[in-house]
Amino acid sequence: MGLLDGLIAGVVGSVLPRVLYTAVATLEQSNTNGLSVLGTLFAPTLPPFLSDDPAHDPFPWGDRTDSGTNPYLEYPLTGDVRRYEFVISRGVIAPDGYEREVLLVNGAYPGPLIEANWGDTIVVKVHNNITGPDEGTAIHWHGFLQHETPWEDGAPGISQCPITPRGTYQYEFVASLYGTSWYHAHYSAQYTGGIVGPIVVHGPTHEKYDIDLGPVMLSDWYHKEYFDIVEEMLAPHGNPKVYSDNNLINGKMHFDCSTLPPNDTHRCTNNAGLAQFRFHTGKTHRLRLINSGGDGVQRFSIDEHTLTVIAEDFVPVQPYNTTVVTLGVGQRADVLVTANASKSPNATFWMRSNLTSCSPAHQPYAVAAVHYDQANTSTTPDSRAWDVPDPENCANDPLGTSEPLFPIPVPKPTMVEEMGIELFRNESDVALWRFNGVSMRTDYNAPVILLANDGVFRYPEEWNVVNCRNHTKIRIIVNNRGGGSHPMHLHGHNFYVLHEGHGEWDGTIVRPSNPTRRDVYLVRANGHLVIQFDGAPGVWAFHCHIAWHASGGFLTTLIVRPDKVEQLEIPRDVEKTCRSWDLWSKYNIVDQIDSGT
Ligand SMILES: *[C@@H]1O[C@H](CO)[C@@H](O)[C@H](O)[C@H]1NC(C)=O
Ligand SMILES: *[C@@H]1O[C@H](CO)[C@@H](O)[C@H](O)[C@H]1NC(C)=O
Ligand SMILES: *[C@@H]1O[C@H](CO)[C@@H](O)[C@H](O)[C@H]1NC(C)=O
Ligand SMILES: *[C@@H]1O[C@H](CO)[C@@H](O)[C@H](O)[C@H]1NC(C)=O
Ligand SMILES: *[C@@H]1O[C@H](CO)[C@@H](O)[C@H](O)[C@H]1NC(C)=O
Ligand SMILES: *[C@@H]1O[C@H](CO)[C@@H](O)[C@H](O)[C@H]1NC(C)=O
Ligand SMILES: *[C@@H]1O[C@H](CO)[C@@H](O)[C@H](O)[C@H]1NC(C)=O
Ligand SMILES: *[C@@H]1O[C@H](CO)[C@@H](O)[C@H](O)[C@H]1NC(C)=O
Ligand SMILES: *[C@@H]1O[C@H](CO)[C@@H](O)[C@H](O)[C@H]1NC(C)=O
Ligand SMILES: [Cu+2]
Repeated sequence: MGLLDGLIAGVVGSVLPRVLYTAVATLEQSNTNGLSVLGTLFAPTLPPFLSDDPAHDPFPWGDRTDSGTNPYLEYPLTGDVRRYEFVISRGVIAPDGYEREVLLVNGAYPGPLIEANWGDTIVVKVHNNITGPDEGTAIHWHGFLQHETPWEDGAPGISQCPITPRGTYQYEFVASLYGTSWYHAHYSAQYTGGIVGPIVVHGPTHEKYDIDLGPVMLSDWYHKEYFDIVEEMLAPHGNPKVYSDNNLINGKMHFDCSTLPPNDTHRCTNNAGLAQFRFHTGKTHRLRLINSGGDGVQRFSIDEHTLTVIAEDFVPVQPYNTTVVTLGVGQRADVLVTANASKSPNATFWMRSNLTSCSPAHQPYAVAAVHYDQANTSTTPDSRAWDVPDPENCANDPLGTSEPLFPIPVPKPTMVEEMGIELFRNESDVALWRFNGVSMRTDYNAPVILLANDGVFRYPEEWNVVNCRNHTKIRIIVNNRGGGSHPMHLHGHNFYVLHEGHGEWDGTIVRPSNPTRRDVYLVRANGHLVIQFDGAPGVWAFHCHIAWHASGGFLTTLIVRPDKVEQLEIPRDVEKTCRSWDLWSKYNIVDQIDSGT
């Protein structure tokens, strides 16, 4: 096939010229993704669980099953410790052929895979090597409950002080849920600069599959450094809408360098290289989809193949068939795909992820190549795309499409909060978000959890803390009168999604006997989202997962069971991190240009 054979039809309704897609990469993996092997045919497939002999060893989780065990009440404690060491540094890579300064975990984008069995303890020693200019950091383990360890949640100013440049903090927590997730920096909008990576916790699955192909990270991508984007966005007269430049699958995609101004083409290479996957003809593959982007809602599909969804976030669901899966930032879906669209072992297909029309994006269409057993990997696919319109108002796929495998009815709430979303301009004409009446700004030097642990429960208004007192059946109605959707993420919990829709909530609950449970859900444009959760003692961020919106103040912190938080035995290292940060910030300027989270 020639270089131009993979020409894709022009992007409908977009100002962008055509993008050329060829299967042959012009850049080495080290240039595009540093030390990551994700997105290459060398990426390892994953075992059903970690052991020396998974074919013969018993399940580490015993006879617990995905359909028969309530993981919030009963999870194994294997005693196995999975240790990782992360060095976070500045670097230069070109994921899509456009070279830029990034932040890397162990020199890789995406960062290394964290893998554990259900009930294992995960220990990650994080070294902050972000220097020149120096910057703090903190890493959040998305979707982990942290129920005995809320101080390991990684939200700066909420559950810890940032790790100082040249400093180290060791996180330690239990994998009490299983499935697919990710980690990312929670300091400013740092994670959009590259500090992200996948997490797989192996657990029971009653659905059969042959091959676990591992993480498939879907991410919008920006050609500017995160700091410059935030600075520009939060300048007087700034635009709160931030456009992404490209869309990546496992950190890879092409970019059409001819769309750049002439003075900016020198750092751009066409046909950088796409992510590739190997399918085995007739076999069933598990893909672990993760929207690890900064803003956009992804719609994932594989040409001519049906997807069977078996889990959403950390929640196994009754399997259902679909052609497209919609994922807001932070959401995950585990899907099974049988390689049965062609009988030829030489077949190749496009994998696609389209950002919805609501997502601000200059180039919303990501593709990767799926090769059957014997396909020549230089072949450019020539497959037929599914064509399924975006959900209306930038929402998730309809609530009710999926149903948790282990049913839990929603209890009666004892506390009901309504929280509104507002975009406004302050007196300096800076565009900011107000959530529950306040535009949040964190204090890196005074994490709420340490103050609460000391019995201090009065905070500056701009921290936007809500004390839920002794309530543990907490319902939150999020009202969105704006024209965009927001992926709402609650730390430390899977919440019940009671209702989501246009306008005001009418009081109805979708499937009260077993509502959808997730840790992120989209509130649509001009709509509402009603969630409820069984509150666990701790200090938990509840926020929009669009990095730019969180930077603009779209975050609240919930204190659950303050009496128990006072009794927490927080390790000395948490306080030590604060002492280091206090000292460091006394002699260095902390350029906190945003909410800080
Ligand atoms: C694969 O395709 C490329 C480009 O068409 C060609 O140069 C190469 O020889 C092919 N390899 C095999 C093993 O057929
Ligand atoms: C720390 O970061 C610098 C670049 O900023 C890099 O040269 C150095 O190798 C990094 N150190 C480690 C231990 O990764
Ligand atoms: C290219 O030129 C434009 C217009 O003069 C300028 O605004 C922009 O900053 C330049 N870009 C680079 C990368 O130098
Ligand atoms: C998905 O489709 C396959 C083939 O048509 C079918 O065997 C299977 O039962 C379907 N699964 C569900 C959950 O509907
Ligand atoms: C392939 O398998 C899927 C289930 O994974 C099923 O829905 C679909 O109908 C099958 N396609 C063909 C062509 O057999
Ligand atoms: C697959 O491609 C190889 C060459 O790469 C060729 O020898 C073989 O005949 C092809 N098989 C089919 C079924 O097309
Ligand atoms: C994704 O976008 C492409 C255009 O690049 C389009 O052909 C395809 O139908 C879209 N996918 C879905 C699922 O609508
Ligand atoms: C407006 O918000 C910006 C960003 O948080 C802040 O720096 C500035 O001081 C605010 N202006 C006023 C008048 O409060
Ligand atoms: C919470 O506190 C109130 C008043 O102090 C008390 O009446 C109520 O029983 C408590 N609820 C729980 C769940 O402890
Ligand atoms: Cu938002």
